[in-house]
Amino acid sequence: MKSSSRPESILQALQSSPHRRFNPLTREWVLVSPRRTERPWQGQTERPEPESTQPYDPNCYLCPGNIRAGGARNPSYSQTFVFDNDFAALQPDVPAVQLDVDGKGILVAQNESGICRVVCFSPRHDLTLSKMSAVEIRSLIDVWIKEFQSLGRRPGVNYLQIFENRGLMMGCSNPHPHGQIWATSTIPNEPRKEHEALAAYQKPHGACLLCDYIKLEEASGERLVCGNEHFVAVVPFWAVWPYEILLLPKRHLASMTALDEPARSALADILKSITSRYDDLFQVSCPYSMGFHQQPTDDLEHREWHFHAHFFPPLLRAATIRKFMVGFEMLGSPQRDITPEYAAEKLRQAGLTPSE
Ligand code: H2U
Ligand code: ZN
Repeated sequence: MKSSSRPESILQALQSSPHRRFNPLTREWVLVSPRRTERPWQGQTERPEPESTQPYDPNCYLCPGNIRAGGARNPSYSQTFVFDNDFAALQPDVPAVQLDVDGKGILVAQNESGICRVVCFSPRHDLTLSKMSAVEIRSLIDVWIKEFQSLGRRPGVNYLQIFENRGLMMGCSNPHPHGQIWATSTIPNEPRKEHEALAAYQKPHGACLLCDYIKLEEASGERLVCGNEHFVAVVPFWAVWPYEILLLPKRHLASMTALDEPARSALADILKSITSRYDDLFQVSCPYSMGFHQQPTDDLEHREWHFHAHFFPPLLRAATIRKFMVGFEMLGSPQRDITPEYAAEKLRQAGLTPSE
């Protein structure tokens, strides 16, 4: 890439040439192979998922008034409903264990305690975040904040992961709109990498990595998907999944709890905009995993933290062709087939015909 040293022309040259990009949040690299989608595809195609059209399903364990798989009955809730996961992956009280066989750091284990909650976004079985109104999403945000505060205050809870798995392709067990919260005593791998990277950037630069990143994205505009006064959504420069989105508050805030009223409503608007764009782009209720990365809840001050959300949809070419993270991705580095700039352009266009 010696043609010119201007970033714009280097990036232009990269649009047609294999290259790797650095993710400063995880400090890992991703291989970008533009135009690889032009290869013929004779592999697996996915069956389009049937959409839920009934507002109430008598067989759904998350609908109001129904009995869950664990035997408890849901109340006749009318907005959101949160309960302790009946099949929780974590338990609050587990015996303390520290294992390190012969002190070699090879066979190492320790106890992990925690709490798992399920959040029903709406009583309506047939809705998704994209189909819920911004007002309904706003009440969900208030619930997420309440849960973050109350679980985060519990002794031994040092990190909270709020997430949603949407669609069969992502292993979601039920189309009823819902997400999960896992509270853990340690910081899981992905936020831990970010935590360390944010702290490592702040020291020498005296600034926040993500605040600086937002400035670069706003100046270039190439990877912007949508935004409002309080939030910006981009296909990050280092995106791994084809249509991955990083959603960032424009102000330096460590968690959702720091959002004021207008910013909470702005978050609802942009969540609706992002999920509507996905549905519009693929012309189905788009599968994805999404979640918020926020400051640890360990009672320490976390000036380095800039909270954000990641959206990872698995789709590549169409609703029926997914990106497989196998082979080189498992054994080498993650690899993507379209450039983030191309994906952002598609997602911007998808917004021109928002699905309601
Ligand atoms: P997923 O669709 O993302 O798997 O989330 C559903 C969660 O709901 C899952 O973790 C829990 C499962 O354990 N669940 C209950 O707690 N009670 C039930 O009756 C069924 C499912
Ligand atoms: Zn339901």
